[in-house]
Amino acid sequence: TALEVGGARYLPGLLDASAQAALVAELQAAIAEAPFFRPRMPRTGKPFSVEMTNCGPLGWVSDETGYRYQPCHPVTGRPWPAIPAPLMDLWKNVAGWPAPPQACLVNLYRAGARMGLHQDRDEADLGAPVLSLSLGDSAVFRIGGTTRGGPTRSVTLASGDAVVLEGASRLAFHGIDRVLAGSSRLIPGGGRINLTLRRVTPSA
Ligand code: MD3
Ligand code: FE
Repeated sequence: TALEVGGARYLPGLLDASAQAALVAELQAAIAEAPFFRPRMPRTGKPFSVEMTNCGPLGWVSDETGYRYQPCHPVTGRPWPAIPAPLMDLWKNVAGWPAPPQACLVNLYRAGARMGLHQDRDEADLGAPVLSLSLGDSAVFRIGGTTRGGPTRSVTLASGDAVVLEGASRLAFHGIDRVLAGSSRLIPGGGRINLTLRRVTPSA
């Protein structure tokens, strides 16, 4: 069943347990090539509590100089690994967008990590949807409207759940309030991984 969350399309249980395990195995190979790094806030350099890496032609990074997409890992200097095939299939089947994803941001939430309310607007193509997939520990996701300070709704994102952010929800404020540590044993070492598949540049 698809539910509406702040105008976003919420698809609980999109991936079953075996599809989740197969995806984690593919991700481990990608992470071996492109290790998690800890982004820092523009200007202040304050480290994020979330660790990140990327797959695909472009990857999102953040440091003292700002947020941006770039073709190579900020620490190793190597190109990002390819987006795993099951994720390309998922985009084809649920995103409803003619062009393939260019970036897969991989967010790792170990104990205590969170993500404050923000908008995603570093992509030149804001008309394309973002597809989010959650793996591992459940998390309390918060989503509001397109102005800061408005009403918000919370929904628990569990392992295998997907959310499609399209239309007005594409510019909604959103964040992760907390992760329910120990609610899943999927991720080696524990925690939660969120994958977001994105278009970055306009396709036409
Ligand atoms: C709403 N990730 O990577 S996923 C992010 O769980 C991000 O790691 C969170 O916010 C996470 O930017 C939330 C759900 C999500 C992802 C992208 C969105 C919601 C969104 C883009 C626009 C609006
Ligand atoms: Fe976001």
